[in-house]
Amino acid sequence: MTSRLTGAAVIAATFFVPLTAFAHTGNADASHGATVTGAGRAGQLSNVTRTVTIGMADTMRFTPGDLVVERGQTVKIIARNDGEVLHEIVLGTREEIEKHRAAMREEPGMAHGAPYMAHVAPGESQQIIWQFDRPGKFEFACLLPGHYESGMTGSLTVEHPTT
Ligand SMILES: [Cu+2]
Repeated sequence: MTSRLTGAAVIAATFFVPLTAFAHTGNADASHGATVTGAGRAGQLSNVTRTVTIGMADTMRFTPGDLVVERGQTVKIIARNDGEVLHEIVLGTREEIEKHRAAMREEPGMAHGAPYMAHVAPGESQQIIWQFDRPGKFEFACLLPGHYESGMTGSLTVEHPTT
């Protein structure tokens, strides 16, 4: 199976199963709409001190593939889809990413309105405004079926401020 075919299947699943999102009442739901996660919290536009653009490609790679930020920093992440299939970006701890991945497998059409994630159509950009309020190693990932498995993941390091 080529990645392109996988992408087409993903688009079909996403566009033709949207009603299931409204019937989504599992445990995963509580964390799914959260504005606070293990990787920080939803940020305010007025607090943004840094803007980073992350490209998303059909080669199943993010560019850059790693991001280092300072603790306390509010970052505007512009996720730009340079490909021809849908991609998403989800921020979280390793464990949160795994959980989300399992949920996506069960329900590819699940809602994606939480502030730590964005679905990005081909040729478009979406932004995430996030405050990294705890140090550690986190991830960003595209959890559309087959994408993460093909390497569509990046590392996110939150460091203590150097000053
Ligand atoms: Cu993707």
